[in-house]
Amino acid sequence: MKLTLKVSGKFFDEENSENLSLLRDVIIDLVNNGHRVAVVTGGGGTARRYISMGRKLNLNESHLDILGILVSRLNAQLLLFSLDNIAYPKVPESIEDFNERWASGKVVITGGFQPGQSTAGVAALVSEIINADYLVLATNVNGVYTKDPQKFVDAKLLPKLTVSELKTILEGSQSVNAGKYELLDPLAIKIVERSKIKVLVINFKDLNKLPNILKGNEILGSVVVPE
Ligand code: U5P
Repeated sequence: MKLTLKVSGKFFDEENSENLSLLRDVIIDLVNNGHRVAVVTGGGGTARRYISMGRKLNLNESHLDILGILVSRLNAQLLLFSLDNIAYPKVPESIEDFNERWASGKVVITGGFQPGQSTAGVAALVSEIINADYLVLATNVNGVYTKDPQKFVDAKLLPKLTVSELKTILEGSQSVNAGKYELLDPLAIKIVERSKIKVLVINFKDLNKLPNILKGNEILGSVVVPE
């Protein structure tokens, strides 16, 4: 299978960074199982810290986004170094760059591309260009809930939902300001819709179960299906 693995930047924050060896092992495991893998890393707390410092200096949204992009690329670089020659040795800076590097047959690890979107947008663009079987969003919750599980105790996990259902859930919480994009930003939703990309949302802690989930041996997280 062809997979895009979008890893929340939170896992590059110091308090979570022990998870990075799990991420490296999962990528190696997926490659050994014959899958082709593209990885997109978010900016996490470090990106938000820089964006917040920039805001205090009255930088515009574009400049703030560029700060976020640079941090997401730094995270990509860290993961890339940990994968030795399994990964293409340079982080792409655009979808064209990505496409060229994908042709090498290696795992390609990327951060952000351009202002106005989040790395979820990048992950959707990458999934579209490689004709991914799945876009896997590894995050800090167990899947898509009816409402924010960190704020509401009665939030329910949805094992399967459509893109329109996801849109309804995300409505109202969508922001297009630097550092504040939600699970999928508006660009990501548009791309997922137009190319009917299947999205799997799982907890980062369950990433080691991904090979089993893909084989259909285990059901975890939420699958967002095209309509
Ligand atoms: N960002 C962009 N364009 C991209 C990727 C990321 O502008 O292609 C910026 C956004 O400000 C985003 C931040 O909030 O970098 C960190 O990425 P993320 O962790 O929110 O995905």
